Amino acid sequence: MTQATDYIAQVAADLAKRDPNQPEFQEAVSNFLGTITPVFEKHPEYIKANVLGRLTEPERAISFQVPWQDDEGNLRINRGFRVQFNSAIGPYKGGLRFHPSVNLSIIKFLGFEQIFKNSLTGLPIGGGKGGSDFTSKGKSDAEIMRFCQSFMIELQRHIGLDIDVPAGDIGVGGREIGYLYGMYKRLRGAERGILTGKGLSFGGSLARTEATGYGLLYYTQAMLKENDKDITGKRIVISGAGNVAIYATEKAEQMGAKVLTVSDSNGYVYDENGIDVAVLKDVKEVRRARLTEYAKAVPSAQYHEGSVWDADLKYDIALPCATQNEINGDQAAKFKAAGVFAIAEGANMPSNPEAIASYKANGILYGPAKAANAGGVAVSALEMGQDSRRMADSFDTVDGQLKEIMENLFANSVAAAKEYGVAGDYLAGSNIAGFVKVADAMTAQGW
Ligand code: NDP
Ligand code: 2IT
Repeated sequence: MTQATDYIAQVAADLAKRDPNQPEFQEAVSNFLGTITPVFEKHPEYIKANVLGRLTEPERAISFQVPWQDDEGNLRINRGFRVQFNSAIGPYKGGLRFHPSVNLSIIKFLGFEQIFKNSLTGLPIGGGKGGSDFTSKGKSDAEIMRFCQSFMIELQRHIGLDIDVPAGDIGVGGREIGYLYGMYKRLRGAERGILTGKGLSFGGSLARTEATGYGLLYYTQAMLKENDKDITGKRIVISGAGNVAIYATEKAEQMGAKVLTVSDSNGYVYDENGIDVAVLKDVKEVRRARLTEYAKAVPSAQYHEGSVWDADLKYDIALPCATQNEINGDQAAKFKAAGVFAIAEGANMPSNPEAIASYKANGILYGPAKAANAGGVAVSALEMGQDSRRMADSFDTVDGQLKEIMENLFANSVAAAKEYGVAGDYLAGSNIAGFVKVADAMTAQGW
């Protein structure tokens, strides 16, 4: 045992004791700690500064009541969160998730991941996350607006242009951001840069809607290229049918690949001809309908209940774009036989620890979430820049910057893995590259 391994084991033990009832947070930290020893062997000064102790406790975690009135006049109560995790390299930045499963553990895992993801983008943004156990599903627009207004009445006390800048995540898209921004403006004025993912007519950036999905494909293509492969002609399985999945599908098809599936929490559609992204957008973005409607609209598509990761398909690349822990060890163990040689994560922490171990054991190229899905937050930071310049960049300018950011962050992860003796391990490389910048900023600023 070295001083570094002792220290990391102690941090893990402390956390297990402190937050025993936060499984998703424990999982995210454990995935991270499992790769970070080489950095502490090289930089014992980080031990003295207890960088990991500071990084595993949010700088601030806010929990609040969100009262709102439904269309029948009943007063409903939801729980709201904003976790401001680390501000060493810039204002807290990260999405808001509205989903019934949201709790402090989930928001903390997302906020923890966001620290290193944001660092990897090369842009000056710290890590945070928030949300609520509210869902827009089945609610009227008026109910969603009243909920968002009430959420912002509290949230506005905690955010600011140089303090904390939220955006969307699961269940929070352009509609919710519009209502949130409208309330912020009434309370505090038209500070456009206070939220990202805004509508194009009030400070939003072109290509932000596409950014996470497109970025995932730019990352995947860079990972394939590094291994003398190419995406053209490949068969891809995508999970999810939301913002990330839709634009991952669009970019994969533009790159000449065939996307066989998209999914939601009930089931998946499979189309041997490739998913028709125009129909998908109409069903999900315009009609806000379920995927069963996609299957009705496209004769060659079949709808199946259950997880797409249990489907018996032959394909090359897996792009999970739905939610955390959607792929377990048993499902991952079938990848090799299915022909899968690469996986890149559009969702946050979609692979459980057994699945990650299985990719490694089977030599499957693995692009971890905090690198592969960093395109969304990267373009959010570009949106903040456009808002402060009071200018709007063209789609091609933003898309070009996004591509460059994704290629650079992949190259930096490769270089970090090599430098720290774990060449080819993109999970370790991403964790290390993201971490070192934050740790340097923290130690330079004292405590
Ligand atoms: P959306 O709300 O647009 O879509 C979410 C999709 O995932 C829906 O198809 C939804 O199905 C499915 N889904 C959600 N929860 C579950 C669940 N518990 N089980 C099965 N399926 C589920 O969200 P996004 O596309 O924005 O987000 C998807 C993932 O990408 C998340 O992990 C998010 O954190 C991550 N991400 C998002 C970014 C962004 O910019 N939006 C940036 C980086 C990462 P259903 O309709 O049935 O609920
Ligand atoms: O997980 C993520 O990176 C996001 N949901 C995007 C955050 C952002 O601030 O754009």
